[in-house]
Amino acid sequence: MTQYTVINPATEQPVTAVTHTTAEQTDAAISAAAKAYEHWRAVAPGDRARLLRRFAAEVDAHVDELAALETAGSGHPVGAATWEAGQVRDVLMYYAAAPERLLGKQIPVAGGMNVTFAEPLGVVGLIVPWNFPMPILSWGMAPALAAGNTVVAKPAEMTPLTAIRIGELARAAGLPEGVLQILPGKGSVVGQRLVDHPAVRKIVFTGSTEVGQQIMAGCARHIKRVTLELGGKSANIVFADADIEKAAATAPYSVFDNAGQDCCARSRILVQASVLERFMELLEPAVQGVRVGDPAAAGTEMGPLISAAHREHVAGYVPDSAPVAFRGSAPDGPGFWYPPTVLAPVSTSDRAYTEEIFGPVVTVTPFADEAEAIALANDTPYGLSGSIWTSNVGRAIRVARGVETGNLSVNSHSSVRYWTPFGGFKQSGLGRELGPDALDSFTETKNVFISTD
Ligand code: TAP
Repeated sequence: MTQYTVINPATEQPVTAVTHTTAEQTDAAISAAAKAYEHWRAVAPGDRARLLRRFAAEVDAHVDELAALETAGSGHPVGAATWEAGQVRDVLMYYAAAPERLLGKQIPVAGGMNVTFAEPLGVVGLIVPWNFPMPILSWGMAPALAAGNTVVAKPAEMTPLTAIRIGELARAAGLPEGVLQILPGKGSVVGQRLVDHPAVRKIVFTGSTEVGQQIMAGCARHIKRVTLELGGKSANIVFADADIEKAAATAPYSVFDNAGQDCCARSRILVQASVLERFMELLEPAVQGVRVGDPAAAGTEMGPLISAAHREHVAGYVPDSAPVAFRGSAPDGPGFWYPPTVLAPVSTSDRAYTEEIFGPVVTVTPFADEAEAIALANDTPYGLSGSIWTSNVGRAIRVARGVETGNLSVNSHSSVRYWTPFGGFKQSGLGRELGPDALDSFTETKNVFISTD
C-alpha cells in the first residue's frame, strides 16, 4: 500500500499521510457506486433534495474546519479557504433545488403523445486538480448527485484532505453508502481506472489541457460522456477610456489570487498604449501592496505555491534575462514562496506570454486600438476567462463578443458565479459546469411514445 505525505506548502512540514487507493480498490468502489445507483436514482425527488440540504448544512457546520485543513494542506489563505468551503455549501444548496425540478416535456403527436424523461447516467467519475480542491469537487459532485447519479471522485494526489473530509460529511448527513466516494490516489492509477472502467458513464475532468487530451481519448473508447475544464491564458484588456485607477488596483487580484494557480488568471494584461505609462505607475504600488505571507494569518491575500517542483516550474518563466518591471514581496525561509512578478515589455513570442504559467507572473503588453486588443486576446490556443475595462458600453459588448473565451467580466475582475454557466472555448475545455443547465450534462433525455389508439 502506498502512502502519500501531504506537505504544508507554507512551512514544508508534513501535515498527515494518506493511503493511496489501488486500481483494485478503485474497481471495487466503482462496483459499489453502480450498486448504490440502483437505490439512489429511485429515492423520491423531495427526499434526495432533503439529503442534499442536510449535506450542505453539515458542510456549513464545518466551514472553519475545512478552511483550516485547506490552509494546512494546500497553502490557501484562510480567508480564501473559508470562502471556498462556503462555496461547497452554496453549490450543494443550489442544486438541492434540482431533483424536484427535473422536468420532461409532453409532445402531442399523431395517434398519441411523446413524453420525455431526464434520466441519470449512472456512475460519474470526477477528477479534480490541486489548485481549488473544494470548489471544483462541488461543481461536479452537487449536480451529478442531484440528478440521481452516484459519484466516485479522485482529488489531486497533493491535496486530498478536504475532499476526504467532505466525503465523511456526506455520510454524516445521511447520504447512503456508495453514493459519494472519495478515492485519494494517483491520476495514473485511480483517474485512469475511472476513465477506462465501462461502468463509469461520465467523466468530469478539471486539469491541464495535456492530460485532458488523454482523458478525452480514453473516454472515446467507451463513447463516455466527458466534461473538460482545462488551462487558460486569459487577457485583462484595459482601454484608455476606462477607470484606470480601478483597473490597476484590481489587476493584481485577477492574476495573483491563489498565487496565480488559477485557471481564470488574467495573466496577460493588455493596455491601450496611450495610458500604458499611467497604468504602470498605478500597478506598481498595487502589486507591492498584495499581502503575501502566512496563509493561516487573517488578512493574508497570497500564500505560497503548492510545491517546490511547481515553484521551479514557475521560476523557469523568469530567467535572469527576463524583463522584470517590478515585483511584490514574499517571505524568506521555509515555504514554496514566489513573489508577485510583473514582466514588461515582453515579446509576444516569449514563453511567459504564450504559455500558462500557473503562478504569480503577469505580462503587460500595449495595444493600439480595439481591433488589435481583440486580436492579441485571441492569439492563444486557450479561451477560458478575461476582463474588459472601458467606459464605453458599446465597446464592452463588441469586445466581449469578439474575444473567444467562455467567461468575461466588464469593469470587474471577478470570475465564477455558481449560478451562471462556466467553461472554456478552444483548448480550455468542453462543455459547461454550473448554472441552471448543468443538470443537462448529468442526464440523458429519454423519449417515450404513448399510443392513444
Ligand atoms: P493535471 O496534472 O492535469 O491533473 C489534474 C487531475 O488529473 C489530478 O487529479 C491528476 O492526478 C489527474 N490525472 C493526472 N494524470 C491522469 C491520467 N492519466 N488519467 C486520469 N487522471 C489523471 O492538472 P493540475 O496540474 O492538477 O492542475 C492544473 C491545471 O488545471 C492547469 O492547467 C489549470 O488551468 C487547470 N485548471 C482548470 C480549471 C478550469 S475550471 N478550467 C480549474 C482549475 C485548474 P494527480 O493528482 O495524481 O496528479
